[in-house]
Amino acid sequence: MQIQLINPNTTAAMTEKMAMAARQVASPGTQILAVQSATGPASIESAVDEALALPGLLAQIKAGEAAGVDAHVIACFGDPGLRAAREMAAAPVIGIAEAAMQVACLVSASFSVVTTLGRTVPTAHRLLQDYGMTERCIRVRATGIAVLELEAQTGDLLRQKIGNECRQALAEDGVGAIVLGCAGMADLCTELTQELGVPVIDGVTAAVKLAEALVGLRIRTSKRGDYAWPPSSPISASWPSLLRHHDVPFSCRPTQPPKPPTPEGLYDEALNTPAHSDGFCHLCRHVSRRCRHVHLVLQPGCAVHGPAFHQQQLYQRLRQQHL
Ligand code: 2AL
Repeated sequence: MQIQLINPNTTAAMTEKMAMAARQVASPGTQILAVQSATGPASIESAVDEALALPGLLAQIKAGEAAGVDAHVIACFGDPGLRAAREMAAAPVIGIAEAAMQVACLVSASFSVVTTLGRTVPTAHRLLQDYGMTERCIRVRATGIAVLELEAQTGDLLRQKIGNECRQALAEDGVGAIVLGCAGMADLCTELTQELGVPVIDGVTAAVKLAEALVGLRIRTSKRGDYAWPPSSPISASWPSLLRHHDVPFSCRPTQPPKPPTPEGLYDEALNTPAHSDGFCHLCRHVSRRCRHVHLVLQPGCAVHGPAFHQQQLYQRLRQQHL
């Protein structure tokens, strides 16, 4: 059986991490085909991120269907594009948020979600409502950790922070299970389950096992009703121009206050502004050492090229994006 595991963001380290978690639970006959979107944001933490992730995600669904995979897993806790993907697929499509919530309900009367940034909490609430699980989830708790921080820092500090939030959920919410609210937390679930003595459920592994169950039962996506094949209407939107406009925010997202997007302005800002003490660069919400643009400026110590070369590269890239 082949399960296509799709990371709908474009961060390869995250794809590898979730693939490893998926392969650890997959049955011997199951092949995990881990892919990621070719276009889109490096992490999905807002409605705009989600919207811009969809073309890349749906392209992977289409490719997987053409290749004849047995099931698809959308590995982002916002379950982006789940309904659209189901319209496009005959194979089952499982979202990791729905999978984790369903599995939690099978082993506990109630659960709390421990997720990333506070701004993703309303998304989790919306999903709970969509899936009819509002009554079963006592609280959605944010750790204040950004998705890409989970990739940049694998140290004990983040694990401790997430572990502490889980412990607090058990102490304050009266729940019997915890759902981890990010695909980037997949590697923490076994350890936390052992540590806390309650089921700590990661959506990636839950989704893989649910996908195996559906394939084993020969249950596929219904093509009657909501998930019927979509009519093929002509698409007039110009995705490249939309994505071009968003290019800088992808990797160099202006936070405050927005400056006119001239290459000179961005270049000057990148050059003159150090990373904030919390590790986030001024131009984007990503941890500075994962931001290619600021990385070039802040750490230009390449012995071969020297700072001027890197600054020139940055300038040229900004020009390409804005002119
Ligand atoms: C996620 C996730 O799982 N992947 C991603 O890019 N964002 N979830 C989240 N709560 O921010």
